[in-house]
Amino acid sequence: MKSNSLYSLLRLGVALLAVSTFTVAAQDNTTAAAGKTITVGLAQTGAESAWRTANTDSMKSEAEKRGIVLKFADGQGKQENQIRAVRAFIAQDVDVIVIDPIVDTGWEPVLREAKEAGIPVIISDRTVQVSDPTLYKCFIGSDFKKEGRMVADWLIKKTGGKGRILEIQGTTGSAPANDRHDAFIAEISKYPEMKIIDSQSGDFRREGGKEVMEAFLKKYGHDFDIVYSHNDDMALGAIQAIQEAGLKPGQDVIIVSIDGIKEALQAVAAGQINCVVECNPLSGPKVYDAVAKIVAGQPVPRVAYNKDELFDITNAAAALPTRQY
Ligand code: GYE
Repeated sequence: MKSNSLYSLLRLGVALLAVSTFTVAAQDNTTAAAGKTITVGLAQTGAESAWRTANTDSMKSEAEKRGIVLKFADGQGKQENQIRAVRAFIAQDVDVIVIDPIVDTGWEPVLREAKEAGIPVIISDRTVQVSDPTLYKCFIGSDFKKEGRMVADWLIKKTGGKGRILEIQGTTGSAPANDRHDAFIAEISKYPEMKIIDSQSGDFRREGGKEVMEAFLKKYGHDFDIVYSHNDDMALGAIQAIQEAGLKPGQDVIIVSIDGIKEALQAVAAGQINCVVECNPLSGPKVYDAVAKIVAGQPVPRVAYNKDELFDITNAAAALPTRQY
């Protein structure tokens, strides 16, 4: 009898504990909705480029400005680290999780865990492929296909649709590498005298771009006309390799790139890069606007793209004084 009543008491205790945990969680959400402290977990890819540094800075400084608690996890270039970070954010019961996914596949299980825990997810910067669209709330970033098309169209205009192209790709399996490649190819394939003769990944890193370019120069000498780099850091690395090989970047070789970091616009103004299509990394304000809406139970657009510009010798110098990244 005695042990039976002890058992019931224990059961009651467990039940009470469960209820109070639930109440705390519910209160947390109401507090956030009432405009008090919101906690966001950000699973960042890493720190591979100047673009990424600007993106991280924007997310951190804007959180501070708005009084949002930001839990920041640097994935150090590995999806498994990002997945681990998302699981930690779920365990900490943050209000919203933001993921900048390094690659675009392999996210379904952890997104499902977040959904089951009732924590909304914003996909930021790079897109993901999922079979169930309810696994995340919205995507905020740039249209990488459009960027690839803009670069191709500029090149077609400049060359009349001719040229042997060496492509330096971003991180293998990432949405920007896939989309910037596919859309570019689709555009230039309308011109039979314009071809990608080789394509290698430089992992969006400056040293990666330099190494790939050195290998290209060894293999092709100067038997190519154009370098298409998926980001500015790799283009800047490639420029170094081209100069070391005794060629003049921007003159002997046409160089086109994507991102629009200040250093690249300086290179455009100096005639070393011929065209840069912008990819805006300053996503803090847009992402936290969406966070506030989601927490308040308001709808958000499923996809929100940045407006990205194109820079060449005609407008790069004028853009420099106000360039923020
Ligand atoms: O172009 C590159 C960065 O995902 C759009 O990642 C981003 C890309 C950007 O490392 O510089």
